[in-house]
Amino acid sequence: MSKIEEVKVLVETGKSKKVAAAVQEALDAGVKAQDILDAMVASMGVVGDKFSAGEIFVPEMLIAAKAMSKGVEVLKPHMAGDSASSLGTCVIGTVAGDLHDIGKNLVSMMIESAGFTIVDLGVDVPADKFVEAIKANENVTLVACSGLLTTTMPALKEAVQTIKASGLDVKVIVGGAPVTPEYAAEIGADGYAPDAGSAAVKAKEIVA
Ligand code: B1M
Repeated sequence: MSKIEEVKVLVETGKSKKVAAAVQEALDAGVKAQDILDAMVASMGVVGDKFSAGEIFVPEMLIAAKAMSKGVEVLKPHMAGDSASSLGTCVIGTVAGDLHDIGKNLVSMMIESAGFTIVDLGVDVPADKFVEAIKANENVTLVACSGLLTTTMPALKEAVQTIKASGLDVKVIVGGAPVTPEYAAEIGADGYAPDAGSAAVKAKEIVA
C-alpha cells in the first residue's frame, strides 16, 4: 500500500493516533502536502457516503473527523503561502446549529496564509457573535461563515444579514458543501467559494 493510501485508510477508519505519523512519512517520502490533503478530503467523502448508506453512524464519523484533524495539524506548516502582506483580520466560524469544523479549519488555514490574521469563533456561532467579534477585534476586514448542513443554511443567511444590518464595514464570504453561488448572492454575501484554496483567492479579491 502506498503512503497516501495508508493515510486514506487511517482517516476512514478513524485511527487518529497513527495518522500524524503516516502523514509525516508520506511527506518524507516526497508526497506533496496538497495531494495528502486532497486524499484526506476524499476519505471524508467516503465516510459521508458510508453514513448515508447506513453502514456507519455518528460516532464513526466523529472519530474519522478527529483522525483527519490530526493529519491536518502535520500538514499545516507545509501549506503556508505568501503571508507577507497584511490584509487585516478575518473573523471565521461555523454558523449556529452546525458542529462541522474541518472545512472551516482548512478555509481558516488558507485565508491565514493569504495574509489575514484569524479570529476563529469555532462552531455553532450565533449571528450576533460574529458582530460582537467584528467590534471587539482590530481592523476586521472580512468575515467567513461556513455551513455544512442544509438545515443550517437559514443560519448562514441570518449571519450574513445580521452582519450587513450592523452597518460595519466588512466583507462577508460564505461556503460549505450545500452552499451555491446563487444562494450566496441571494443572502447578500460579498463572496462565495467552493473550497479552501479558492476561499483564500476570493478573500483577497473582495478585500482588496
Ligand atoms: Co456530519 N453530515 N452530521 N458530521 N458529516 C455531513 C455534512 C453529511 C453530508 C453526511 C451525509 O449524510 N452524507 C450530512 C449533511 C447532509 C445535509 O445536510 N445535506 C451530515 C449530517 C446529516 C450530520 C448530522 C445531522 C448527523 C446526525 O446527527 N444524524 C450531524 C449534525 C451535527 C450538527 O452539526 N449539528 C452530523 C455530525 C457530524 C460529526 C460531528 C459526527 C462530524 C463532524 C466533526 C467535525 O467537523 N469536527 C461529521 C462529519 C465528519 C461529516 C462528514 C462525513 C465529513 C465532513 C467533513 O469534514 N468533510 C460529512 C460528509 C461529507 O462531507 N461528504 C458530513 C471534509 C471537509 C474538508 O469538507 O467540510 O465540505 P467540507 O469543507 C469543504 C467545502 O465545503 C468548503 O471548503 C472545504 C474544502 O476545501 N468550505 C468552505 C467549507 N466551509 C467553507 C467556507 C467558505 C468557503 C468554502 O467560505 C467561508
